[in-house]
Amino acid sequence: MKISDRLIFNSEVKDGLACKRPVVALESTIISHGMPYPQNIETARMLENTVRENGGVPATIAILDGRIRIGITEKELEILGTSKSIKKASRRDLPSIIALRQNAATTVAATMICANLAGIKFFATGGIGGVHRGASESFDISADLLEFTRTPVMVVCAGAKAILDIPHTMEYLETLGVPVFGYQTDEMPAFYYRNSGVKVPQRFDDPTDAAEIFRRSINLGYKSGILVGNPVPKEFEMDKNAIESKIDEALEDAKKQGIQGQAVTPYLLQRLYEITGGESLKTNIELVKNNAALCTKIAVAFFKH
Ligand code: PSU
Ligand code: MN
Repeated sequence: MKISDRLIFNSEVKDGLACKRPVVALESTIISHGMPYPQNIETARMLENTVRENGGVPATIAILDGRIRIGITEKELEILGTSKSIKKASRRDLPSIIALRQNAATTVAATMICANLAGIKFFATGGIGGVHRGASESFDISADLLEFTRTPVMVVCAGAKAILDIPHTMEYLETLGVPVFGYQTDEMPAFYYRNSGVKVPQRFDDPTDAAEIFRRSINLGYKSGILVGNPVPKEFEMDKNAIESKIDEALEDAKKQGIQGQAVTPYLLQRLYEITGGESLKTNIELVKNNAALCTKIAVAFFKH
């Protein structure tokens, strides 16, 4: 059986792709592992509307019963947001989840793979995975980074999550040859706040420029993805020093609890939510929304050409 036989499109995405409309992929790990219920489901719905309001077609991607869903129904969203048995699927996990007919949310890496299989070129998320702090000991580097060398999808994020080691994440992306851009900024954004202090190699100020950059990358025969860093809007930015001390606290807790592997990111996000009294979640929701809007504007410009 061909992998494309395992893709199930909802009608909105099917029509969108057939009419060459700007389809924007959205990931599902932030629904199942990144945010608490019911805000996770509300955010997923809100993101789809943000894409529509900006002239795009939203395609939330997940795997249910071993089938890759490109665009999910209300009922499927409810399952993703409430079930405790949803796996977190990255590149290595896709074959077994499909073969064993399991349910899984897709990470940035897996969402890129599924979007590309479906013919979708644009994808908005919150923060990509990256090099974890203390990676020289733990070797914890997200498979998201390597995926950019293999899969030609443009990903709009608010930076690597602030819980990561941003300078080393940027170094690693440079080694991999991944094009990284700042949108209206010269610095890689730091997820909860706007400036990480680490320069991006290039910036663009207009979504049409990003569309043109992607077109050129495709023309060069590159099979690689492109990463766009879009800072959280000023009014929702968290105070750098305040959040950094809370991140340290969450990291300490993770260490004490012996959290490892795939569980690290969800644990830290949940712990920060608790320590900040919900403030980190508010910022998280606003920055993903901001990314969905920018990503759709770029996709619209790409398809206008
Ligand atoms: N950013 C968030 N919440 C998340 C994630 C990122 O604000 O839940 C998820 C994304 O799906 C990302 C994944 O791809 O965490 C990275 O996990 P890991 O570090 O285990 O590769
Ligand atoms: Mn990891």
